[in-house]
Amino acid sequence: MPQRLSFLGTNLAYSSARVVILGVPLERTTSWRGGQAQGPNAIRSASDSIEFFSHHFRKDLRDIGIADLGDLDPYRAFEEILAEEEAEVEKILRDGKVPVVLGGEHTVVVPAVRAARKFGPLQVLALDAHSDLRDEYLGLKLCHASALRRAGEVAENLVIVGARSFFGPDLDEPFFASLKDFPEKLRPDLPVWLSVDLDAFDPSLCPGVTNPEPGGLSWSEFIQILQKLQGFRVLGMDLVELAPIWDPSGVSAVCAAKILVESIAALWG
Ligand SMILES: [Mn+2]
Repeated sequence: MPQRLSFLGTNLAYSSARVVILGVPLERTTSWRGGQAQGPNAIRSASDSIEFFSHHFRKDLRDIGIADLGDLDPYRAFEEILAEEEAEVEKILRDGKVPVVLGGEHTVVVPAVRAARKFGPLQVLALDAHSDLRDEYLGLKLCHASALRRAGEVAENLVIVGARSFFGPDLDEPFFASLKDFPEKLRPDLPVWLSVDLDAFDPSLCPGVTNPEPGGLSWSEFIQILQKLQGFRVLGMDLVELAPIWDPSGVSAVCAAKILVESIAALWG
């Protein structure tokens, strides 16, 4: 039987999966350099080099059940892509499964959080080098630079870890947390949507992003974040901003695939 590219080579049927991967190769509001549209398939391809087993969380991903739906068609109007993503994420959640959205630019967090909000109040934990809190950027209300502002308007609580690039007034916003205090800033009574912008990590680890920023998270810090998140109910996640064209060694794509493996093992294993 012909095999298409899929995360960890999984060809599990949707009906028997607990975790459902959805690629959204959106690349429309890039302001400096692009390449995120190739992110989802680069992650799938890199996942071939990764084991199913997480030694950090003692889980085998084959026991969890992962289906990969492939990518949404990106050759359509911006709003149409976002609307289809929202409908897909809503369906996955309604079916009692865990949506994992692969970007694409960070804008894809917004339809995902809108979909999740239909099932009740929630909060967003974002890992991001940039605050993404502009109200608009270059005339756009909805873009990569305003993504967390828009997601935060839908959610009851927003917490950002890893931010180290500010445009000024955003520095006084209440959303920023450290590795140490983020669990206290999350509300214990609300489910969490996890949004991982790959640029939250240090560029020495993940250089293949559109806007690299020195001074980022290390791998062990990320594992610590997942350990602390295990005390919360996490509805789903997105992983965004991998730009393979800026990743000549391929290490960023491998890191992205590994982020998914460890997140799935920690949060839904
Ligand atoms: Mn971002």
